[in-house]
Amino acid sequence: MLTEEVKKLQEVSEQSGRSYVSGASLIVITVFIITLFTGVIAYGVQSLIGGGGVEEGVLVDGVREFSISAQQWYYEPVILKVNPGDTVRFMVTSQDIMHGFAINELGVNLPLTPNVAMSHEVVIPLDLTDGIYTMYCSIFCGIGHPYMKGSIIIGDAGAGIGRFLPYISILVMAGIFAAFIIVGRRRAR
Ligand SMILES: [Cu+2]
Repeated sequence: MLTEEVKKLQEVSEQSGRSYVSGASLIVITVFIITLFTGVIAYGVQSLIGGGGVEEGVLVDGVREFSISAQQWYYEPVILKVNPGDTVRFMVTSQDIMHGFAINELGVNLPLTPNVAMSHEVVIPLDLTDGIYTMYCSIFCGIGHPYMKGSIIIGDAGAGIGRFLPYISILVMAGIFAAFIIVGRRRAR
């Protein structure tokens, strides 16, 4: 019964050009939606790196000061931005239990006693390559400890390939689906 129905449907679709056309337009719509979707995601990722939610600190007597709170299992703010040559002061306070605050490239590793503000000053080396570095918890603090991380953007990290990432990903996705359509059409013949 079922196979007969399928055969009939196949015959109908092979005979009439119309159903093929509607199939193709369905693919075009699908490609459009997926491309849009990918673009939105890529844009979101990019704005996370270069725009929204980035804390640039407060300048106090020429020192760039960051007040950071640490708790299970995140830092707030979680993305900091500094420039090479900046004198930076991290003021980090744990809101719950013992945590750490470490940035390997800057030689920072602070132990955080609950509710005690830890202050630490560091000069961002001029010869440090622009980029995104990781700040992380260096004292075991429970199940979420490996994920207790943040980012410190040094210099102009968004000027590189990151700026073009959304466009590149849209082109790649469009290319892949165009290839699918071409292959699909050849098979249909
Ligand atoms: Cu930890």
